[in-house]
Amino acid sequence: MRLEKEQIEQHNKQLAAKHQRAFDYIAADVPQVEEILKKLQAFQIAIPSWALGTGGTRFGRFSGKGEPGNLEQKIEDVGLLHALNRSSGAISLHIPWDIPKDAEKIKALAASYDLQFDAVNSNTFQDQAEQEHSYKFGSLHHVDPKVRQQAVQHNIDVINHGIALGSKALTVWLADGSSFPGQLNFREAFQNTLESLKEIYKHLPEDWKLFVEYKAFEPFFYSMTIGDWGQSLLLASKLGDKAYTLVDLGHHLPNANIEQIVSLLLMEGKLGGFHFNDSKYADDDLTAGAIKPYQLFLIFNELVEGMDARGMDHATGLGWMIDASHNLKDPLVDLLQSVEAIMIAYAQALLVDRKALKEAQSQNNIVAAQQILQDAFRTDVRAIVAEARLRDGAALDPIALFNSLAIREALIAERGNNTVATGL
Ligand SMILES: [Mn+2]
Repeated sequence: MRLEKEQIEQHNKQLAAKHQRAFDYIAADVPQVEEILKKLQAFQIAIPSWALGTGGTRFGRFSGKGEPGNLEQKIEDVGLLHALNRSSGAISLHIPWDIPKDAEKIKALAASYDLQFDAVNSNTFQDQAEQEHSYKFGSLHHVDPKVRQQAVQHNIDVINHGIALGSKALTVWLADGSSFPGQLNFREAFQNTLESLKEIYKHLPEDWKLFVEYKAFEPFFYSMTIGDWGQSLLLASKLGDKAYTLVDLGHHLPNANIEQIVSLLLMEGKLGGFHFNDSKYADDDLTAGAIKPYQLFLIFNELVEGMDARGMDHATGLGWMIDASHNLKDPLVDLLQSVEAIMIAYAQALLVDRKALKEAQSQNNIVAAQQILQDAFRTDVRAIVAEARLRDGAALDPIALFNSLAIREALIAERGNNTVATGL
């Protein structure tokens, strides 16, 4: 299904007076509000194809209804999100779950929803039916060169799918690691991973980026071969200028200072992409900003400061993506909530008085420094974010419109109760 312009306009008309009051109230205190609005309007957060269905936990999966059963329907879902908020203008595909049969057709379909193709993601963490060698003991780090070669070739195939669709980046996340002490020689595992990534890197087009994602832990693991930002940065640095570290918020040990990691990676010109989600204990894949909104703000504070220091365009300088899984909520509603939380944190970071903060830091005025950050964080910027949507022709209240148009019910009527998104 597609949303009609009139449906959004009618919804906005009903909320116009209330919104205008809220916007005027906050805008009166924010002299740079027009500049902030332009930045918010330009900012797009890619939606991963695997977040459109129910992910489940490792204990079970409780199917949602009306899930997208093929790539065309996944694009349709992201098209709906983008129509509702005009901030989700890209989709990130997972190969082999989303192999396009006809790339030109898929490209045209995405373009009809004003969507682009974000980073393509390879998958060497599970075996596919037709594959010769197993990834049971890893892929790019494997002790057997034949397994490594197969995994390298898969990544090259993924790049080729991405080229056909107009993607500009490959994200590599590995479930390579060990479950017991002694199982692996750490140095050899790292060297094998590096050599494999070098082979993949050779096939990267000139204008592409390679994102090396790290993760500290998995259940049942003793070590992860790319376990932290240091190991990812080491690989990215050895690979070359087109290789970058990708930070996924859920992939750290508890209490890691992610904002500091972000700051230093930006300083080194090696932060490439970002995966948003939230967590209480581990890689919980919860809605962005659901548990630790202040941390999300502090991360954005470093992102804005670090990108400005390097003269980077906020919207295009890094790859922005949600990486989450949905077990209880409607995936589309959850994604709308995540995008809203990300836009709020970004808007708050744009409010920070950088000059005053610098001054406070130079005088060791900790009280003032804390206050400057918390003033921004405690400002209710929801009307600014809504105004950015309004100016782009999106809905003032995307979730309210999703509900009042009974979008999920329409999708169930179209797709049925029992569809399962490919890959899930
Ligand atoms: Mn991720």
